[in-house]
Amino acid sequence: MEQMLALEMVRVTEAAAIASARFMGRGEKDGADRAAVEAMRRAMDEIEFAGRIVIGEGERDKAPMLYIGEKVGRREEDERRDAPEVDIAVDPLEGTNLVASGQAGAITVLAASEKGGLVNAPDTYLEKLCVGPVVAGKVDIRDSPTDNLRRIAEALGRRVNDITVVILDRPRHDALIAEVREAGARIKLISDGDLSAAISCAVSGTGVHAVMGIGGAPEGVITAAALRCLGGEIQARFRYRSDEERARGARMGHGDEDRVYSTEELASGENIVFAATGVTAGDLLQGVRFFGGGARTHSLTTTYRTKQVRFIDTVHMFDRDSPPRVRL
Ligand code: VTB
Repeated sequence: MEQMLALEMVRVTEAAAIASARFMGRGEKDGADRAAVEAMRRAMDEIEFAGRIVIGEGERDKAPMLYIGEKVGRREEDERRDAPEVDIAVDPLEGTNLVASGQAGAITVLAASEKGGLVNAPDTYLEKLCVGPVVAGKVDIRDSPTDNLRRIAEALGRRVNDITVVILDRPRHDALIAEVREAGARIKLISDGDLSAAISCAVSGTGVHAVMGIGGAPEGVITAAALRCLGGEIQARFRYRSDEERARGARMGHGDEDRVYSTEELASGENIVFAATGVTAGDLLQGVRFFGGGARTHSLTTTYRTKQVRFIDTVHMFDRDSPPRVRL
């Protein structure tokens, strides 16, 4: 089931990537996002499964599509066939600003699991520490960044100044950035996109060894799904900016800001499927390339149970009457 779903899910992230990549550099972040959402919704409805959005564009009254609780998939047929229920977490376009300004690192992302396998997270902040498989189990978010950097370096058989940490470029990270600099590690400050950076930690050759700092909680759950499949690790703590957020988090069972969530707690499913497609070129994935009559996309898909990671390079032909020449 997961293997089939993994390939179907790539078609969903590919469709969203092609649709949103048309918006590259146009300065319309909402348009880019809407294009990704609509393409994702359409592509999911072509798949025979009974999906339910658990992490999406927001609450029903705030998002016209891919809102939390929305059903996706070809349901009528599914009901007849008794198809398994699948929980879906989407980030239709991670890096709307990146696409709007034509910068690197935007991706379309989707994670799926059997019912209940992905934590319901409020749309608040999460403090994250993400590392790849070699370092998994050797860090602790409760310890200082300096200590963790030392352990990351040791696990990778390097010196701290050979480690690159990705941090979102935000004033809230001033102290973190200062400490990482003091410890001697290299930093890649990003304007957006800590999910893509976290996946990169688990893929050797991307030049990214850790992600530290505070970003979106829903994206943190999707990060956990990806890292669970790839053997990496995320440790996380909810971070609330107001009593309203804290109350909302508490209602979902996340009232304790000291609690450290593990990868397995955020994404506990046994049948996790993850897929991502590059929109603009980045460390992990190439962006969408358009040419006369078609486009080429670059994706990653992985499943927890089958222990497979596929990089998929797809040529999409838009018109069968005048198809592009497929190039190696
Ligand atoms: C964004 C985005 C990240 O967190 O920064 C967001 O770029 C929250 O941070 O990829 P701000 O409110 O400071 O923008 C992410 O969405 C994901 O964690």
